[in-house]
Amino acid sequence: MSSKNKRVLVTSGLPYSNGRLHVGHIAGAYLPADIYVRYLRLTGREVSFVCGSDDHGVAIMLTADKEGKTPAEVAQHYHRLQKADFEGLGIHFDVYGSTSQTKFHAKTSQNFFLKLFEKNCFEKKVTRQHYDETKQVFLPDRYVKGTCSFCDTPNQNGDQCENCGKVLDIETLKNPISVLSGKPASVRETTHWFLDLTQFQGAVERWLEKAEMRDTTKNYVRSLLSQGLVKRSMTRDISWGIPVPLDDPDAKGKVLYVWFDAPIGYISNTMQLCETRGENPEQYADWWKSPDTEIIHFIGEDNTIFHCVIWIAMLSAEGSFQLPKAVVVNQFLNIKFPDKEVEKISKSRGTAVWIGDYLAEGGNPDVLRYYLTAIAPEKARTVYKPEDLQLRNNTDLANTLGNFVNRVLSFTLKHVGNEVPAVDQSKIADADKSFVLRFEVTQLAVTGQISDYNFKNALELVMEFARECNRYVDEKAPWVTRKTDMETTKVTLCCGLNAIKLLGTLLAPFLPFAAAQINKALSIEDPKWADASRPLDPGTPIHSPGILFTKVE
Ligand code: B3M
Ligand code: ZN
Repeated sequence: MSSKNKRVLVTSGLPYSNGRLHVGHIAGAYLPADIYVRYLRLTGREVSFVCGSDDHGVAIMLTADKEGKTPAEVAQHYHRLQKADFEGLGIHFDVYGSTSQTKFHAKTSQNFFLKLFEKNCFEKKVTRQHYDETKQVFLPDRYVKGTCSFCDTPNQNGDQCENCGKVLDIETLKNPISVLSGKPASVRETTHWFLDLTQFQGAVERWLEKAEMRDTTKNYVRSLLSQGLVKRSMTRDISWGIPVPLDDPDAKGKVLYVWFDAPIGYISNTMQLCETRGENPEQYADWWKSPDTEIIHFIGEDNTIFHCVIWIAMLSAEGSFQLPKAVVVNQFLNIKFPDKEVEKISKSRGTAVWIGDYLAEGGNPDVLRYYLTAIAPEKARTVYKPEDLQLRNNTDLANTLGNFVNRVLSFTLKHVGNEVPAVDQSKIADADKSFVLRFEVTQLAVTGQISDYNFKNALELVMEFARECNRYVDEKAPWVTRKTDMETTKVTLCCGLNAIKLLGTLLAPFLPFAAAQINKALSIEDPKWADASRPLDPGTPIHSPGILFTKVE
């Protein structure tokens, strides 16, 4: 089957269900995936868009401690809030599962673990682990903070340095402090099951050469691989998680490492999706094991090693799944408030813009989607500036896009009627011809950028076209010609309406709400990417689109 006809399984990284979503989350793994899915569907591809909450791990336990709830309560609470935030922004998953609530998840993860166990991929080892003497518990990675011994950045989590991206462990984290008690952590022995990643170095390398991803990502993964893979523990000494499914006294009270079960959540959520569709859950295999399907993961930069190394090793070890065709990684989004420095988005420091707040204050979801795509951190970290959002709304969306759509439609409705007019071919001038020639050129360029996961460039091309549209109408001045030459005026308006049609389709992945208003105004019920540049039929009913974007002063 040619790549163009394959079905596509798109996933977005499963957010930890221990807090609300902010603009950084959305710009990272969710909005780009939603844009891509919407685009694929416009081209007629069959797609499943899978996501859900990542409920296990220490982050949820820490929040539970803080909020005086159980981890399950925390997970359920934030799962609901996050789901609502996604919906409010028009980020529409086909399934939004949960690693603690989706009924297929625990079994699927345990079976996966057992399969690797049976294939001798694990090594059972006594290890040294951080321990909190006051609280009498082993401290998993995220319960310890210390200084990265590679770059000397203080206050790093026990598993990975946020500054240099290197993997940290008990040997490479200096001056460890327990997050629970704030006291220095001690070290004790405990038994764990280690996945021997060295066995899969070759498989990961071969996958990496074929996989689609941004250059920055590929280079980063290559550098990780060149350091040589190691053995990593896939079990933990904590109380919240999926029990290690082994009949071994040493496994008692232990759970699977969150980064072992989380990506398996993509699979168990697909089972849930199949069931919701009225199919047999086992049909998940059509998406995961069939060569007629492509798998594409969208993630944030801090998840790269887990998706591009450990997950690939896990899948290769298991043996029956397809490896992903692409992993699309966005960098972090920083933030800059007026009169302040550029900062990291942080809940504890209060430097975040929350989706829930934005929507509750009546923020237009398309405006945020627009701005986050215009500043998408695709190749490097970028900066969110609240006043920029407003500026972009006023200039790009209200003045350029909204204004063009509105003036052409209102003018036509007022002076020509409520249908696309037929035109007198002899009245088509060079200016009209060269304007119309831009349609397919623009669409082709936009298609190319989206196919390469360059959503920011794609959107910029559409906006450049919208600016051309305004220039065209200004030049042809239908408000002048209408007094003397109605036939020329109709040509202008007709070209304008066709341009609106093109905009309505090209913008549908990016601004689904505004695009729906535009398409409705042109009586287009089911826009198709392939038809975007095709002219509207004369006689097609047209309506006022209403206000697309309001200027904010
Ligand atoms: N929950 C990490 C994160 O939110 C993690 C992603 C899991 S994807 C399988 O950064
Ligand atoms: Zn470091």
